[in-house]
Amino acid sequence: MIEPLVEVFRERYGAEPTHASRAPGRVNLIGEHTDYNGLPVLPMALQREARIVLVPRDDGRVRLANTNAEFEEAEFEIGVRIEPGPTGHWGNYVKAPAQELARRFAIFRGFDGVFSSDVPVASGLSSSSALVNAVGLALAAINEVGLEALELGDLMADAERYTGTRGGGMDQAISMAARAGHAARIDFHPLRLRHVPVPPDWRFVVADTGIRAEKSGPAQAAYNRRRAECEEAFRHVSAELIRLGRLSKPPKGYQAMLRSVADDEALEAGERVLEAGLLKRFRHVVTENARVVEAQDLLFQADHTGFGMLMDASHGSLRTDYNVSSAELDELVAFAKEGGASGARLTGAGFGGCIVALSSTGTVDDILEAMVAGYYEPRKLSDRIDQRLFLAVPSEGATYRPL
Ligand code: NG1
Repeated sequence: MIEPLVEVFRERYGAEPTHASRAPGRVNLIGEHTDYNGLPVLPMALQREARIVLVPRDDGRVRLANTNAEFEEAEFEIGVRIEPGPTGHWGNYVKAPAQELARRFAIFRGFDGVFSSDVPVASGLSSSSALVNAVGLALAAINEVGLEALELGDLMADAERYTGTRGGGMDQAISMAARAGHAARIDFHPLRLRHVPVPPDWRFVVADTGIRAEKSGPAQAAYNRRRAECEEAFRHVSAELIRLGRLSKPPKGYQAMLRSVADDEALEAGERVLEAGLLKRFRHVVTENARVVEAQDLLFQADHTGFGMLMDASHGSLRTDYNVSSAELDELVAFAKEGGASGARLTGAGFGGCIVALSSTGTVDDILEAMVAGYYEPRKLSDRIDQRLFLAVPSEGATYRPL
C-alpha cells in the first residue's frame, strides 16, 4: 500500500524516500466523553491509517505534501512557537507535534515527506490523531527522542490541543500503543494502557452516517462546551460532598471523586445541586465510567450479550443525557439492531460521524444488509460503500521503519 506514496515522493522530490511512518485511526468501543474527565475508555486501533514516506533533513524544515490534491503542501520551520494556519487547516495537525516536541526536547531536524490517509475524516475515527501521531513519531525518531510509545502518545495529546480542541488523550494513546488483535482499557492521570484480547468470533461493524462532524467547525465549540459543563458539574458536586462531610477536601478530578464515594451517592448529591442540563451531563459521565469498568470484564470473559447491552446503554446515555447523537446516528443504530447486532452506539465525539455495532461472525451479513437497505440505499450513499461501512480489524499501533 505504500507504493503509490513512494511514486508521488519520487515525482515531488526527485529522490527515493528512506523511511515510512504510520499511525492508525481508532474506533472507541465504549467510554465516550470520559477521557477528558480523567475516566477510562476502551478503544481499539483500526486497519485504516495515516502514512508518511519521507527523507530526514539536516535542518529544521518540514515539507509534507498531501496525496489529496485538495490540500496544499504543509511547510514550516520547527520551533517552540510555530504560527498556525487558518482554523481547520490540515497543516496545523503537522505543526502541532513539531511545536510540542520542540518545546520539550529542543528538536532540530525536519523531513521532506508525502502523506496519505484512509481514515475517514471528521467521522469520529480519529483521523486527526492518526496524522499527528504519524508526524510526531517520525520527528521523534529522526531526532532520537527516546520515548516509549505510550509516553509519546501522552505528549501527542498535549500537542493536538494546538489545533484548538480541548481533547482527552484516548486517541493519541491507542493509536501509538495498540496491539494487533486487542482492544485496550486506557486510564488517565497517569496514563496507563492495558491490552484486552478481542475474542476471535466478535465482529465490530463501523458505519458512517456521511454527516461530517468537523472538529474545526461547530462540533469543536459543542465539544469544548461539554467539557466545560463537566468541569462545572464537578465543582458543584464536590462542594456538596464536602458540605455533607463525605469528602474532606476538593478531589483532584472525577476519578478521585468516584473512588471516594459510591456512584449513587455522587448522583444523589448531583440531583440536589445541579440544574437539569448539568445533571444530565454529570449522569452520563458517572454511568459511562461504570459501563467501561464492566465492559472490560465482559470483554475478558467474551460475554457478547452483556457487552452489547452496555453499548446500547452507552448510546442511550449519549443521546438523552449528553445530547451528542443525531437523527442519522440514531437511525443507523436502529438498523444495526434490526439486523441482529448485539449492541450499537455512536462512536467518537458524536454530532455526526460513525456508529459501531457488535455482531458475531454468523450475523454480520444480516446487519450489513439491514444498514445498506435501510440507510445507505434510500440516501443514494451506496456507491463506494466500503468507505462508509466496514469491519474493524483490531490493529497494531504506530510504527516507524526504514524502507
Ligand atoms: P473524535 O470524535 O474521534 O475526534 C474526540 C476526542 C477524544 C474523546 C472523544 C469523545 C480529540 C482528538 N478526540 O474524538 O479525546 O474525547 O471525542 O469520547 O479531541
